[in-house]
Amino acid sequence: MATVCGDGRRRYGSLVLVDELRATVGSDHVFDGAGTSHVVDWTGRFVGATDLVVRPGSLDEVRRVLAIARAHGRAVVPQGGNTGLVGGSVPLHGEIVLSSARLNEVGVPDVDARRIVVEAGATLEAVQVAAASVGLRYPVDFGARASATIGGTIATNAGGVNVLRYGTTRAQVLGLEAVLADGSIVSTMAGLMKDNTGYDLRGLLCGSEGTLGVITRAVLRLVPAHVSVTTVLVGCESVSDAMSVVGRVGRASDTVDAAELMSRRGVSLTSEVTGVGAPFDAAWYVLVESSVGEEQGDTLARLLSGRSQVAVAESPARRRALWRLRDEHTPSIATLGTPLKYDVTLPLASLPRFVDEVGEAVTSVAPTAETIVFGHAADGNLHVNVLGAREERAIDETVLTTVGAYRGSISAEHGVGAAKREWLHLTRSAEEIAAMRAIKRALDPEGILNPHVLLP
Ligand code: FAD
Ligand code: 2HG
Ligand code: ZN
Repeated sequence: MATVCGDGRRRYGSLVLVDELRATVGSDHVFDGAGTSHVVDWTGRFVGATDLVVRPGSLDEVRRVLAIARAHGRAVVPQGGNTGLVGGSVPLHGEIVLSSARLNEVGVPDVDARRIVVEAGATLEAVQVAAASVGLRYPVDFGARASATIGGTIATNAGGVNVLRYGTTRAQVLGLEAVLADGSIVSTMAGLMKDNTGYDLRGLLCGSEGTLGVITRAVLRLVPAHVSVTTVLVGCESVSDAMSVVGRVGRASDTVDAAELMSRRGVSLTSEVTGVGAPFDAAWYVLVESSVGEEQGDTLARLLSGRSQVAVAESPARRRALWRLRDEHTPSIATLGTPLKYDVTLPLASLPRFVDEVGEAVTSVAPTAETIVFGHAADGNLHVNVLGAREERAIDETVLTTVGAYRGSISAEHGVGAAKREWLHLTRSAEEIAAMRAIKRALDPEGILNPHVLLP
């Protein structure tokens, strides 16, 4: 089910273009994308082609690469870890890939100010490790942490499992530096906590999916490391029951980091693929984690007492095992084939009804398809994965219009990319799309930055 779009592969640049790029970043860092991982997305669903992958090593090199691309009329796709799930990071129309792989410096955390300066190509995990080394924590976290980059997480405003307590990536970015299409630099690297001097360019670049600027550095907020963590897996008879667990712990405690929903099918598949046993069988599961800065006992266990299926992780190893059952849903599903992925938000109260309806809606247009639903329950964010279906467009339409009917969002955290841009109108009004287009035109009038994503 590979989607191969666009002009396909060009001849290996024009010689002048290649020479200019090589003179700018060094010969080793300009190469043909054919046969490399730079042209295929993580799922294998989006397969592009390019004659040019370029790896600049500094802010100035990023500026010069963009100037050269512009002069030659070539569009550019910024690429970080290429773990994006909406086809936004690969050259589907023969664009030059600008990889952040060499911009991967991680600064020394500032313990008193609780922040860290990092380059865009540093991985999420590298930042987490740096923060942990000084007793702090970078609260954005999800399964692709070892490859996803800070630039990519900012460009997609990534969510993950701790949004409930700490917010999305946008809430962690105190400052950033980016190169706009015309080579000008936008920088809020002073990282001021308060700064009301006009439009929030930092906020605008978060979630801009490589369409407004190439992010080169950021100042990230760090939070205290959790000293005492309680991780509990709860068995539930229905999505409604699961949401009552989520509501209960959320109402009673402001120390809940995560509340993740999984189905019997998702857990049994992940268990089979990873070899991690589930403590019990249930129709639905909620994985809840709460943490405090100092020893504070078993608030969660107390809140959940009276339920018949509750497994409290008694050791760090058991905690890691429970999290593998959640984190490894995506790779486990990938063992069954290339799924259609929908990453949607619903009003919390509609979640149970939506789960029933979406399964039925998919079956009505693709009777043999299998639908696996999981996600960040407390955020109302469900990941609907549809396997074994050929009716791609009909499924897109039925799933996304169902989301639209609930006034939900067709993209909760992965972005719009190439996969969802045609459906943007289900969540955004015509006036809003026009305003976004006006911003894109103003900042990138020639349309050289990731021109085939986000806007329909
Ligand atoms: P890429 O995939 O390389 O790029 C993504 C987008 O950002 C593209 O549009 C690209 O052009 C743009 N971009 C990348 N770098 C830059 C830059 N320096 N400047 C400007 N634009 C740039 N996402 C979540 O939100 N929550 C999750 O829980 C989650 N879990 C995942 C689990 C797995 C197993 C996988 C494979 C993916 C998951 N994702 C999740 C999706 C993905 O990891 C995120 O979207 C991540 O933020 C992408 O980072 P990246 O560096 O791989 O970016
Ligand atoms: C997650 O929450 C990711 O694990 C990936 O956002 C979701 O694979 C998916 O659909
Ligand atoms: Zn997710």
